[in-house]
Amino acid sequence: MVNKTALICGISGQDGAFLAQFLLSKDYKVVGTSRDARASSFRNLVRLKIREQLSYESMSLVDFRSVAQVLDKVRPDEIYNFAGQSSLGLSFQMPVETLESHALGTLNILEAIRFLKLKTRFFNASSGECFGSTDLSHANEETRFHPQSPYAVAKAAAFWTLANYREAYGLHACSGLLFNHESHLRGFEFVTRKITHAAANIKQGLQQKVSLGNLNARRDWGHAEDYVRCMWLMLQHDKAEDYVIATGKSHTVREFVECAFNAIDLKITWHGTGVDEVGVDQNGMTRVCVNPDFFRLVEVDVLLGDASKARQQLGWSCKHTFAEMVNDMVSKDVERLKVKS
Ligand code: G4F
Repeated sequence: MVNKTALICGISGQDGAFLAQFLLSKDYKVVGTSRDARASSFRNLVRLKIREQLSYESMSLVDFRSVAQVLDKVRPDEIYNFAGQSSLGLSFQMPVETLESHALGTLNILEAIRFLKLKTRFFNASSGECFGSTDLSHANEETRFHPQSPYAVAKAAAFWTLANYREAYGLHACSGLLFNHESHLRGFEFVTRKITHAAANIKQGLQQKVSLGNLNARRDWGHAEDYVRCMWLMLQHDKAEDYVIATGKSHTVREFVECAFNAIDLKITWHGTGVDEVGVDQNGMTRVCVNPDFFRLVEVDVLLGDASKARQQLGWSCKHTFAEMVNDMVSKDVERLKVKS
């Protein structure tokens, strides 16, 4: 049997790294792209000890020529796209780059597949942010979009472009409406990793407290390893369709903090309200404070997804619980600091 080839656009991030590991375990030949593959350190691939098992191409998704050249050279069976500006907070400061990287980037991949007449199957990482705040009702594939940030607008534009190419040209292309998914490979700019990294630093005596924004924001947090498995299942399904990928359970940032600090044996209690609220440990030390600089211009208060369709049609389910994920992230951050010191 000939091994399949997968092209992962945006290999440097958390999802690219976990998906590469998963596909290697299934004997795929994996090619990863980044804007400048020769200059990239591929730190996450190094952490998973798979860097040498992949090959790499430089590719800029906003440059059609570059996309078409790489697709023509690699001729992949499957493409997974994670590239683009992925911080929601930053998207308010970089709306043009955010829109271009997602909307134009996705369009260029679709156009290149069509132009080169490839039989490639295409997965595009879309976002639960397309729904806007879900107010504790679970969003599914039928829920209307109400994007509330430049990032969400860009993801929604990419979602509809892909749906149009599937309908108009019969491409095997699908979007995963991904709710928040985390791990020890998550970037420090995201709240989960910021908290677990701070907890590890506090345990090692390197930091005293962490400053956060909206403690009441509620997110549906799953483990990235579970989510990349679902992406792969989507492309193995004969009919290309879009799926919500979520756990169906939500937690506040405050609950995430409590769980992470519990993993280093600190019990957090909350005092004060609003910007004066603080989280204090059992020894009376302030470990969490609120900094309005981390508030969003428009906050999505609640994000909660319903992945029934993926469970029923693809046989997918989450293997990691919320508490396991948080504990794992903290313990990996503690280990990392021990190795460094
Ligand atoms: O970790 P976050 O920055 O993730 P966010 O904005 O929910 O976006 C992530 O999930 C989306 C899918 O649902 C993806 F599309 C997107 O690419 C990304 O992966 O923020 C989570 C929540 C927000 O409500 C934010 O206001 O945490 C709140 N928060 C509170 N304090 C903070 C902080 N967020 C960050 N980044 N930093 C803080 O100090």
